[in-house]
Amino acid sequence: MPKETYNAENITVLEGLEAVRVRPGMYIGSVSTKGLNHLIYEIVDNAVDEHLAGYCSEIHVYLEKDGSVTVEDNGRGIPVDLHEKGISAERLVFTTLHAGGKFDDSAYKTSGGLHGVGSSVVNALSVWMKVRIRRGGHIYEDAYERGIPTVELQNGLLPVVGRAKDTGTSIQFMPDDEIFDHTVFKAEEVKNRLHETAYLNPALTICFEDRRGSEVESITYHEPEGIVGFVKSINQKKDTVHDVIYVKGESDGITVEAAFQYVNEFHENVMGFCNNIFNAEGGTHLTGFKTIFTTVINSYARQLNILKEKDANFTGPDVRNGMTAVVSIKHPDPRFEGQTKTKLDNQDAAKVVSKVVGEEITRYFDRNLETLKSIIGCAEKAAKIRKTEEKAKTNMLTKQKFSFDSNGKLANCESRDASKCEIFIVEGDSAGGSAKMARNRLYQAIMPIRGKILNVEKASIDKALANAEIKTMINAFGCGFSEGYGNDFDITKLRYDKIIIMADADVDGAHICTLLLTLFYRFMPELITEGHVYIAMPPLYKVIPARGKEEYLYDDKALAKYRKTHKSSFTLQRYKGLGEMDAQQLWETTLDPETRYLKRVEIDDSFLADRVTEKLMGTDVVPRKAFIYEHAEEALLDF
Ligand code: TTJ
Repeated sequence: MPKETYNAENITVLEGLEAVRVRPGMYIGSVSTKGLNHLIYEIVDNAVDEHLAGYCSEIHVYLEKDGSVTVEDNGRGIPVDLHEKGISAERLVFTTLHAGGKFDDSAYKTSGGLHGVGSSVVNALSVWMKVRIRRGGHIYEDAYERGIPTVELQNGLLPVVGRAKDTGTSIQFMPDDEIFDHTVFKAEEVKNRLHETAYLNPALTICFEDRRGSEVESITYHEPEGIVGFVKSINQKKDTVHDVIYVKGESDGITVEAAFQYVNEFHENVMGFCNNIFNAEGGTHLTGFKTIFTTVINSYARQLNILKEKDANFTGPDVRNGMTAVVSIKHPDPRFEGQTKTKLDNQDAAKVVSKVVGEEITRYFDRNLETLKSIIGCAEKAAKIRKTEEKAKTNMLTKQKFSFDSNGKLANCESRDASKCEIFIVEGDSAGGSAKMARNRLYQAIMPIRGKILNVEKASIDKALANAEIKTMINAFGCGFSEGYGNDFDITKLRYDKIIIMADADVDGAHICTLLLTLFYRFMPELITEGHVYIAMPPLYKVIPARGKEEYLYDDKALAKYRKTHKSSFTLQRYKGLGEMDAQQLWETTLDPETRYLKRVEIDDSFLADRVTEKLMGTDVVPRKAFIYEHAEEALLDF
């Protein structure tokens, strides 16, 4: 280690970076793939800041063959001159937590939520990092290992390694496998995020290159239409009602941009960005946008006598029926709240967005009456369906009182403590019967389903509810359902902490799983996103050795391992299906929280992250690949 890392200044620096390594999640959210990708975004966001300051037009991102990443820009280059503390400014950027502000003369810091935590965090979480700066005719180089500098400064300055005609910064880093679960970057997610960044920065070009495979993949993202292009791309395959409308304005130092377009579909997709960072939980900018939009549309609808005096106003969801919108603001001092710190919290943002958007859309609609009328038409359609559904739901609720379980199949548990209760959805009447006998009736409810349930990929809620089993399930869960607009789903009313699908480990079983997951995902998505849905893993084999203990084996890997470790003879029983097990076996293998294997169902991150092409909300089928099941080996869950 070079000598200068021992002085007092550097000791505090090292302590700071050590804190990052001890609690990486505090700085990058998690050590999963999501956290791993944040490393790239963190570095890229610095280059985007330089673009916003007006000095960088191109950013290159390379996923290198050795697993590292290079991010390169043509900005001014990170300053290398002596800082007041007697070392190169570049050193401070990469070794001091939250450095950047001092050197950062752009008015808009990207520091929001999980982002903008500083390139020093990336440095601390990298096995190695190389910095190459082209500035003032020279090329400077610096390097680090797990945050610790390995290059000796000369009088506090970086060594010059060559001459440069242009300016820019190039950072290469290798994510630390001591920190992250997996260190292989997912190209799809990175590409989605870079594409989105290109839409939000219309003058910027981002070149992506994946050099890892046998064939190099190169893509250039340049979206001169900005958020208008963003909305167009989301709606590209849809039946649009009008051309994309774009408004822009500034007030109190906050810049507001919004683009929106209606499509002939029954859902809304409104996204908020602050300083080019997506706000997953929305926030004040979206509140401002939605409130003013509802007010303006209702006021026009009355002026045009589409809403009569006796009529109630359109609701917010009515007004946004079919709307795709991107609201992007630039705020000099963004604050965030919420579970993942991705909800914009600045009250002035709500005020300014509603002022700018209110003025600008009024100006637009005054001149484009036909567009306005078709947009009001979307709200009318929504209101009509809402009223019909409200009626249907009251009918259903009154009926429900008398027939909680209309076909008498649900064997409910006795406890009402939802945090302890589980419901098993069991394929087949015979397995259902065994499960009812085997269960712990205090906490475990059993709901047998016959063969294939209705495929709800395309069915409306009315059709789905006509299916007795679906109705029983929704009633049993207790939290209602949501469809399209107007959300009557309330996860807090969920009666079971775990909803466990129990199906045979064969093709039919897999199909039943997919059908059930599709049902949940369409009408009760929070069940999945909040981690309440599980798949039971019945064993494939039972081994009975001549001497010693019987064992259940859950897959072929386990069997191969058993064969290796147990040389003496044993009887092998192969289970073909749940129906073959008696109640005792079913309890031991699949129901007993102490011994069973469960897989939690999750939605693939890249699926959720892709806001550019609309896979998520489309009327298309819910793609199978959207669901991933946690590996069973890692998921001997619970208690
Ligand atoms: C700050 O103000 C003086 C001139 O240089 C400005 C600056 O910091 N520019 C800058 C930083 N350009 N590019 C970066 C940068 C680029 C990458 C790829 C990564 C990081 C951490 C910073």
